[in-house]
Amino acid sequence: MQLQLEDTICAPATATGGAIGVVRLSGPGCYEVLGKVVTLRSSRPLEAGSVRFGEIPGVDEVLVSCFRAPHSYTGEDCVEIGCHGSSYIIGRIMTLLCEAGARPAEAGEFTRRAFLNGRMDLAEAEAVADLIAAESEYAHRVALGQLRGGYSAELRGLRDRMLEICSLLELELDFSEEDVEFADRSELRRLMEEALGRCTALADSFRAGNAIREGIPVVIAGEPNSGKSTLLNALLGEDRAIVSDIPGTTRDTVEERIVLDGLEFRFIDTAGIRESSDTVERLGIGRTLESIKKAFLVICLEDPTVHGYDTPVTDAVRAMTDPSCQKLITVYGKADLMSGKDSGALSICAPTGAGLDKLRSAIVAASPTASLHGDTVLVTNARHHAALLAAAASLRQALCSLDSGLTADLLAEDVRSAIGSLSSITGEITSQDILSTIFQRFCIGK
Ligand SMILES: Nc1nc2c(ncn2[C@@H]2O[C@H](COP(=O)(O)OP(=O)(O)OP(=O)(O)O)[C@@H](O)[C@H]2O)c(=O)[nH]1
Ligand SMILES: [Mg+2]
Repeated sequence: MQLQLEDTICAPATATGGAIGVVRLSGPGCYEVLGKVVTLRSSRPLEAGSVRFGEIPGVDEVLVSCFRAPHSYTGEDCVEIGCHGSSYIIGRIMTLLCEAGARPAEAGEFTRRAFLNGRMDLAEAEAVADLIAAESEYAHRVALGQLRGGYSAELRGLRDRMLEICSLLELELDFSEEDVEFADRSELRRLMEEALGRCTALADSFRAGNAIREGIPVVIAGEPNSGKSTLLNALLGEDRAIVSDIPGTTRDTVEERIVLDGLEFRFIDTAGIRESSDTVERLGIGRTLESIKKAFLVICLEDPTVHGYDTPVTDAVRAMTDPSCQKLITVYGKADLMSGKDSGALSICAPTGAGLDKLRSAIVAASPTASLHGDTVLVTNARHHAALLAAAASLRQALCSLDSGLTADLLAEDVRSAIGSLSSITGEITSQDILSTIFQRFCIGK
């Protein structure tokens, strides 16, 4: 879809149900459209930054905030009409604006215009969607970091240096008859290794970044009847999962979100792991194993009333996971039935809440942010992750070409392809299709 920048677009910018609503208007015809719809109280000119009272006859009294190109969110002339928040009023204002020459905006069109008008790069524009969707303090902090430039500046720096390499290599091609090397090969290697290191480190941060954005997956695993569902309910503070003393009660995974210490976790209660001849139960156990493999953290709930202080669940989970991907926390349940004995480890009694604070602290301490410093950059976007992996692959290829003494033209090709991948993140090189996919994720009015 090719969007027309000469159109003037409008959309409600606030959700329905609030006392106040805001309708946004942007584009070259913005003030002409406004003049046809709103009668202002004073006739002073609408300068940038001015806020005016006005009336839309028969509809509402409004407050108009004025922005002038290029100093607005979209980089165009822009107006925000503050009105009363009824969906009827907002609907009427939309109709009047469209009758006066504006058209309803597509999802994300305001931000898309901001990108097209150079107000922000693509990574920053995507951060706007993340900021709106952020459900926890940490997800918000990561999105805000990206919105403020995040790693865009660093990527641009890397890209500019690679462009330099490329131009030196291309110069060699022009003088190919004379067998000269403008690009110092050892300096080239150093630069490419540095760029590769940074791309790989950024790509590696995606697992943590994505977990923070989507909610950190924590699986509660254990044998049937060990108290997994009871634990989920206790952490949630509500009767979400069915609890019974019949082993094999939970069949399907049950997932709920909980925010702890500013971080959003997805707690996943699972079917108890055991040998079973019941087809449905076996399917459920299959799902348990799948979710363990996707988890960031696995709470291995041991039942000391059956196995004492042995750790059969932890041992089994450890055998099927990768320590660099999943962290395990061993927890002994049913502490009330083990009076007098102390394992010295994390013991809980979910029905009374005993030990749960310690468990919560252990979960937060094992989360991906625990080892991060305040200024650590995290990649949270799958598109950026894929582009960074592609850039790293091209750089590895370029280093191989360098090792095997390949000619400047082949070397330049690999470097160019790495540049292309990095440029796609910030949007220097991006197809219309990619832009449409990105901005469709936005809400209308943003
Ligand atoms: N005494 C005591 N009983 C508990 C505790 N936690 C759970 N139970 C009981 O243990 C039984 C099984 O609890 P569930 O939470 O359903 O166990 P589960 O691990 O989800 O079991 P499955 O879904 O079958 O895998 C229920 O009767 C619970 O009331 C505890 O800390 N102390
Ligand atoms: Mg259960």
